[in-house]
Amino acid sequence: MNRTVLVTGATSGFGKAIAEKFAAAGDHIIITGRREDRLKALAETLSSTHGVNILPLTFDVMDRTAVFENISAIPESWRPLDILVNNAGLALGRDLFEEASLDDWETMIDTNLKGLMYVTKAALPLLNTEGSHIFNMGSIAGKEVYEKGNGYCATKHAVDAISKAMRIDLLSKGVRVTAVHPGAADTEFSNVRFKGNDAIAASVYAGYEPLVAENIADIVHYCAGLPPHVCINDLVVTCTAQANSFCLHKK
Ligand code: NDP
Ligand code: 8X3
Repeated sequence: MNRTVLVTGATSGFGKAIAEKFAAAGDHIIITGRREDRLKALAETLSSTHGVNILPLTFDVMDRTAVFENISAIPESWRPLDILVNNAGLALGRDLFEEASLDDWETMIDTNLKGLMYVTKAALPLLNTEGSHIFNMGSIAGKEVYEKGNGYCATKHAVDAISKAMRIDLLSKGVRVTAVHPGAADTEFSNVRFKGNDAIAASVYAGYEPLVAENIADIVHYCAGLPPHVCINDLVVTCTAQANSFCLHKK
């Protein structure tokens, strides 16, 4: 469709699938993440497969200076941006409040909340004034709090709040803000959360059919394709086996 889309956290999971979905539809994509090798490989694949332009930018969303330097240096030919997908994020640990690591809390706050706010603030001057669209990746953890979810749930509740705040404050600019809140999805999320313990990560998705990244990419792509005067504000999306953070039917 010839739009320009910036996707954070495109080296894996939802972000990668979202970049693939929009590229397949003919949009040009700025992909970001910390793992440069993955970004370069994805850029190569998407541009050769779909004939679209891909601009890989390697930076850590926790690094305020790097966020502003990289986004403000986006070449003129890539402006204006039509769509910003604030997807980069992570959970670290699954521990009771008294046992949870302060470092894990700080990394989640710095990534999931502050990183999202830095990227949005840096990208706003580049966004198309009318009909542009911001997607914020929340979670069902931003709608309900579950045991041992303390720090992560707090950051995703904050994403829910900041999405509502953005929607209000950006009204006069005609910018749409859609918050997407997925339930369990089989990406690298649990490998990261359980710090490389892949057996525990795999057990999270055993016994039922979880969401996959392409499901979320399809939903984001659908929302972005609606007429500019239509905004889906808030979406909670789970697999059919999951009703909420507490009820998951495993066979
Ligand atoms: P993945 O681990 O597969 O992908 C996470 C992405 O975020 C990677 O591309 C990673 O890139 C990027 N990222 C993480 N930290 C940083 C950082 N400091 N700076 C830049 N990029 C970063 O997980 P998902 O695709 O599942 O997660 C994507 C989003 O969806 C997250 O916000 C997550 O909280 C949310 N979510 C996930 C759910 C799930 O069950 N999978 C459910 C609900 C929400 P790199 O490491 O290269 O920097
Ligand atoms: C990821 C889904 O339920 O692990 O945000 O918090 S959950």
